[in-house]
Amino acid sequence: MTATQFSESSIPYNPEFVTVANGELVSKYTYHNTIVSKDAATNKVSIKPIQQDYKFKLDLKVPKVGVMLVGFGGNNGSTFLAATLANKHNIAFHNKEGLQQPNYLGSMTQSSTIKLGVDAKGNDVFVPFNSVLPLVNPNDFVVTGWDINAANLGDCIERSQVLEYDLQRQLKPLMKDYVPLKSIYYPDFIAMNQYDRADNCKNEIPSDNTTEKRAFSVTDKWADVEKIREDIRNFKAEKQLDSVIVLWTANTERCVPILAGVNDTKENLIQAIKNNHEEIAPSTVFAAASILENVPYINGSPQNTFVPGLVQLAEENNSLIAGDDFKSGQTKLKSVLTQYLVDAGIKPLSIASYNHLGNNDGLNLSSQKQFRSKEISKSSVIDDCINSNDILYPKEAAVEGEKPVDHCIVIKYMKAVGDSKVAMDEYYSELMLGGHNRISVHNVCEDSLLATPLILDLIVMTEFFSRLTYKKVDANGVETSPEAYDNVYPVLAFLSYWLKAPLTRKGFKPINSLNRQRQALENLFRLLIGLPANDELRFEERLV
Ligand code: NAI
Ligand code: DG6
Repeated sequence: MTATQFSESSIPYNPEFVTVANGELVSKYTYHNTIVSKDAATNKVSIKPIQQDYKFKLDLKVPKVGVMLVGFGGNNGSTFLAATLANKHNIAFHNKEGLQQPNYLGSMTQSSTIKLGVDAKGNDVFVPFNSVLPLVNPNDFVVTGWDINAANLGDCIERSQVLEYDLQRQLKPLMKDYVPLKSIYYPDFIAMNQYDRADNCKNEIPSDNTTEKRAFSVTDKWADVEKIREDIRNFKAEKQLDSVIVLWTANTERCVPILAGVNDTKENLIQAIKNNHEEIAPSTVFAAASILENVPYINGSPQNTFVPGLVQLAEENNSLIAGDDFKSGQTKLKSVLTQYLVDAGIKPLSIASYNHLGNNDGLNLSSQKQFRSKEISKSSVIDDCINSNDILYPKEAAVEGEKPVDHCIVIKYMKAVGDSKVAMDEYYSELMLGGHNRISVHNVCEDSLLATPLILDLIVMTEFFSRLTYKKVDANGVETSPEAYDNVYPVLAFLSYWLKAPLTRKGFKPINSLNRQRQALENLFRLLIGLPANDELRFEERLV
């Protein structure tokens, strides 16, 4: 069943809390939490349970969704288009193991299940994640994008060397007419080894590569914002789309400094773009254009696109944003393994993460400034876990400037392995009574085949969140805003599951642990159909 055929009657819901009618689902939910405080003098912990009633409304009509990828011709961009077309047209292909059917393995929304409850005998019952509530079917995505390189998408899948030859052969005729829109190239932001790729740019690129000429080529960043806005509007109109989502899967940029008067507030940021300030990155230009068009923007790379002024712009325009950096292979495993160790009371002392890869992403990351962006996002992924355990890592024992876990990240470019990134990790931990545990992981991460399903999920879920609204209900049952429902907060931290360094609302710390991230999504789906948050008490079995 495709999502667009989703019918109201197919939604399993609890009528005690949920009504489904006229294309809308309305769910009542009481949110429970606990305020914990600690007396500094006595160390005594006190707890105060709190609760808040909410009403959620979900528009059940799945719109026609347009996807605009920045970096369309890259390994991820071309694999994304290939995957949606292979599935849509049901293209089977041969590899050395025989005939393969297209699928969306690795996509949480398309290929995983969610526990609904138990059967009459108390055994768990799971259903497909995408069968609970209406989600856009990736086969229905209308796809385009920008790239600084002009190669058509048929040629791109050949260049990227990600897919089996037999699949490439069948997809090429379907993909060759997809040609990336001209993009913007500010040479200072990605590695200089990408310079020759830039032959499809809105701004003039000088043929001789000197510092002076490069600077000269970036003349009017506000005009670039306007051109990107126009591309978005044109795509929406030409394809008669209900909504558009923009996602950055272009090269990793260097990070920018946060500068007072430049990118610290919405007004300063807009003025800095108009002033053609040198610290305005292409990704920030794309994000600003998307926000101004009220189109969700997702950052799949590690650079700090979301400078404070841009976040403020999104907040004030009520435009959805999410980032940063897809959490695909090595880091995803790390956010599970670290949680396992720390929750088991085992103390990781050092985590050494090495990887080598031979795709164009690896080539770009062989440049120090771009590597540094990736190093930051890969390093942050254990922070919440470490902070959660004061027994293993007592705050009072913390040494200024020293991390509680020695965590190092190494990335090397090794052309021969192409997109099949080789990741090796060593987790060295302290056990009881002076013992030590060493876990070594060798992980071949087929980079784009791991990342593409995440892109797909991020788009599916972003579209879902754009249909979800809510209002608060006070203790007397009075709605805080009787007429209107509010949109979810523009910084979509719900999408943290797919991201290495989740962007969070100001004042809140990111959640990195994968199981906690997934739990939030499962419980959100459950509450929308009138079920309580999932627990694993299993009293049917464990109590008499
Ligand atoms: P890639 O190098 O194959 O593709 C990037 C594409 O972006 C290239 O075609 C390039 O021409 C284009 N590009 C560069 N600057 C541009 C601009 N200003 N406007 C439009 N296009 C531009 O890289 P790949 O493997 O597709 O990865 C894309 C991004 O995703 C990288 O930043 C990478 O770090 C990030 N990422 C990838 C993951 C993976 O597992 N593949 C996981 C996490 C993040
Ligand atoms: C080097 O690690 C290249 C990176 O772009 C990664 O392939 C990408 O960020 C995925 O990283 P991870 O750690 O989630 O496998």
